[in-house]
Amino acid sequence: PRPLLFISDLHLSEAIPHTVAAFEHFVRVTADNADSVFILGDLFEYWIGDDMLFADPFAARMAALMHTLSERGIALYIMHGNRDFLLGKRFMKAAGAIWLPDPFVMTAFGSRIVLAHGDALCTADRKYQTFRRFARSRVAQLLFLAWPFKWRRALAERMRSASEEGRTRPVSPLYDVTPEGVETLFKASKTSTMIHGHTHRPARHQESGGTRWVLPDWDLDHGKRRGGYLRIDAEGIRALPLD
Ligand code: OKV
Ligand code: MN
Repeated sequence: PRPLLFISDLHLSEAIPHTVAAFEHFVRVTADNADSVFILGDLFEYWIGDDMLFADPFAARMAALMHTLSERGIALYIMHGNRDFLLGKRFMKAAGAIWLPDPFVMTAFGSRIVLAHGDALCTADRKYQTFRRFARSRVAQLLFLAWPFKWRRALAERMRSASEEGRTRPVSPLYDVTPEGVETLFKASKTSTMIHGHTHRPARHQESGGTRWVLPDWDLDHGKRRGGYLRIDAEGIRALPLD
């Protein structure tokens, strides 16, 4: 049986060509013998509506690249992240993808596994959780999507430069998952294996509720070589580096 592959937090944009090239290699080569590919959020650095497919040739190119997976009989599942939660039906169709709710419980090789992006588990960051609830509400999304494309892009640019300033600070525990968040999800999902991304702290944790795998973020630009994926086959779960 063919393996399942899991990635997240690529934060793709035209500004990081080496990371984009690594994703192209992953789709064309690494995933070629896979049963399915799961993207657990933050595939894109930002997403301000599916009209990006018409306004932004880079977005259209990435959707077309991902569509080659389903054409080769490889299923593609995409979950929203904290940046690309406006990825909608038109994008999923263009990418040949199936949208997954967050959290999502799946069965792989006989075991139940809960998948999440991970931002909802960072329950200590009250300010972010408040923004998250607001921005994901139906009214906020309808209002935002009704704005002209130029206004939406201007707001996205401002929010990104504001969050980039925050990134130079030392990594605070405020931006990690909490034991309460993790325990609550293990209990609610009745699983003892969890896979998530978001925190950029790739690891395998043995928690009281079960095993928690954290996906790596990708960055092959800025002089870095970060990235990798999880692979599930009949032998179990393994963390692998990029080829
Ligand atoms: C997403 C984050 C930029 C973090 C805004 C309603 C509101 C949607 C939105 C605007 C921003 C997504 C959609 C983006 C997340 C950033 C910078 C940091 C930490 C509204 C609905 F508020 F106007 F009503 N947004 N974009 N960040 O540029 O992709 O999560 S985004
Ligand atoms: Mn994230």
